[in-house]
Amino acid sequence: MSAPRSLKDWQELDAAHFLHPFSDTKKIAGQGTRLITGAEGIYLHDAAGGKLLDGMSGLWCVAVGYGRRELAEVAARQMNQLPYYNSFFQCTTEPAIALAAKLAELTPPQFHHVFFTGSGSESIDTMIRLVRRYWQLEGQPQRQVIIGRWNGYHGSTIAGASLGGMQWMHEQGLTPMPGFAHIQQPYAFEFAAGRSAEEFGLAAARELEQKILEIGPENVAAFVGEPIQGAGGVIIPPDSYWPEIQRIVDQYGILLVSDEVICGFGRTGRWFGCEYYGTRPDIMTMAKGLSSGYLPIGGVMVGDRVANALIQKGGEFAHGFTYSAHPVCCAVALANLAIIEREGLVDHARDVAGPYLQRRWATLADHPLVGEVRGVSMLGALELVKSKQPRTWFDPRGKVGERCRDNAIRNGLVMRATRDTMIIAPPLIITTDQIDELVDKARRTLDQTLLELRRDGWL
Ligand code: PXG
Repeated sequence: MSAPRSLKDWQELDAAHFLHPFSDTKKIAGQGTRLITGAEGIYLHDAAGGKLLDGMSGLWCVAVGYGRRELAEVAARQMNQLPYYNSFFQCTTEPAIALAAKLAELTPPQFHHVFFTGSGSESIDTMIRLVRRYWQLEGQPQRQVIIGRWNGYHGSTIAGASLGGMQWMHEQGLTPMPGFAHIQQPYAFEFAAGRSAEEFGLAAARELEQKILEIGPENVAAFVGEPIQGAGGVIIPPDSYWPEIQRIVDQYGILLVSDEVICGFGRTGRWFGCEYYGTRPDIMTMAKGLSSGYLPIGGVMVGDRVANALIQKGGEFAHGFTYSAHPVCCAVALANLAIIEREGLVDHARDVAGPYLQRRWATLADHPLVGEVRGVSMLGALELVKSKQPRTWFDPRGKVGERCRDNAIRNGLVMRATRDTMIIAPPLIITTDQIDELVDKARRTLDQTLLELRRDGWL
């Protein structure tokens, strides 16, 4: 193989050898992939000379933005001193201890312990093992069933995808594992059907109670939810939802797990999404913003209820990964958290960037394609509809979202499409001027998409 030179060479090699995640390999090979070559702040650079405002923080992770030299320096220093050692068999490393202690400080008061992993999916699998082990130690080993939600996303391992409610993942020969159940998601725009958001939120939460009674409370181990569903389409539950979920898990004594892989580390203007909603989870799963994506690392915060059982009665917990508590990843995560604290990025999201983004984002509601605008702090979504009154969706669903996303990229903005829902989750460092740029680009994209849809007979 000769060294690739041109963008076309790279694209051909990519098409020949690289199976991309969540991608139609045949289709993207035909179109040619976008080769990202560099990034600075909130902007990406591609090999075609394009500059893109990254409205998705990579994959919801690059909280502190790109090009942070100090993270590279911390990684280099740690690699030179100790590039790898594990934390099995009574060993430990300084960066891992320091990061564990820091997380105990930053997380809600019930958390004093963390189990490190390499990703969000590994955090979910670890959480499932912990939940089942906890009930075994409590003398209730029959409490196996973990309840999630339709259209929730909890990763791509077999267990994570089984707990997740992405039916199109289940349909690809996955055969969800036993021991998982699902309830309806609190997606008011799609399902409220004439009810007020508050009424609908209560009804959606009470599906948990119905499901617990159907399975038998003595068999239910935990309920797991993202505070706001990310990959499912930035689905923001009505305010009535989480308090009712908390009431139900308390009443039946089942564990509450907050999947903070997206909502954690400032995305909602609080350190953790559970703090935004005031829930008291027993376990939190984390990844992404923990290192701003600079290196792969995840973790599971284990609340005192579970940690005490594990530590006092558990003996050896037969679980772990080669890269659990990888010292270089831990050092970089610690330095990333130091940046978030030093620059006040959680407060910036809560008090400055978040409110400004929501104000500007809401102005898109008048656009003829936009059926709903919603958002919390550094998360936003637009629902594209064929008609607002009466509300009709495009048929088939998803094609218009894809077109809108492609137009956004042509306009220098990375937005994501889930079905016909357009999503943003920009880096927490975004300034108000950059928010103006983001929203202007989104409006231009909507205008172009509208013209194209009229031209092509969709409207
Ligand atoms: N839980 C949640 C809530 C997530 O969002 C995971 C677990 C799994 O994390 P890992 O690190 O194993 O990917 C996620 C990941 C998208 C998209 O397109 C979302 C995720 C990952 C990739 C793409 O929205 N979320």
